[in-house]
Amino acid sequence: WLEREADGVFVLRRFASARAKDLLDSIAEIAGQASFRQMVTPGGHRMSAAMTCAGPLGWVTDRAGYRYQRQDPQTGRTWPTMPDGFIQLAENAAEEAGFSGFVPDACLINRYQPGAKMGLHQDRDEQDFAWPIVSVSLGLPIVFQMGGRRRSDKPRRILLEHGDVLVWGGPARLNYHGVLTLKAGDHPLTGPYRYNLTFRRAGE
Ligand code: MD3
Ligand code: FE
Repeated sequence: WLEREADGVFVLRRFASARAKDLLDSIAEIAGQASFRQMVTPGGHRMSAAMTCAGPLGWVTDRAGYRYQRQDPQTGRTWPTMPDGFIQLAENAAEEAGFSGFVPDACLINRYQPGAKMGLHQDRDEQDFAWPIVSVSLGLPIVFQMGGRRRSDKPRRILLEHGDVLVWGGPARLNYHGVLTLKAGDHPLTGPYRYNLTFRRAGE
């Protein structure tokens, strides 16, 4: 299932399929402790995807900026524990793509409803860009945009489906990327939603 899309970019199609139900049960449990919310960007725009986090560090945005922090700003409590199954999946996928020893300390969970999208951006809030990022798609399909090092590089489109896993590292780690608008649908396991789990090593 390993396909090399570009330097440092790997797609593991359906790699997470067999574990999807467990992953979705874990997402529901996490959301019970730290609910999905649409955060505000520093520019004052509400993001269209709803998010929550698990693990020691969580990614947040508000008028003050983008950052990782140990507390959920909505409750003041630490984020829910990252389930063992999440850590194992991320580690296994990274290993398949040639990045051994990847232990995530942050899992951002994005939930897209019809109409939600994520514009082209770079992930650069982490301390050490030597670690890869592992992303897992669940539920409805979406068109992913894989750009280059500069915002002006024309992105390639890749359809991401239920169970697909992407691993980004090395020369691709700071590449621009995003997803197009989610189209309405009804998935047997997630109904109207697409979930994306993004595993990162964000701290030291
Ligand atoms: C390429 N999420 O949370 S996942 C994000 O589908 C994010 O929810 C999208 O971009 C989503 O930041 C895309 C694939 C992905 C994740 C991280 C990357 C691609 C990446 C980091 C660097 C380059
Ligand atoms: Fe991103």
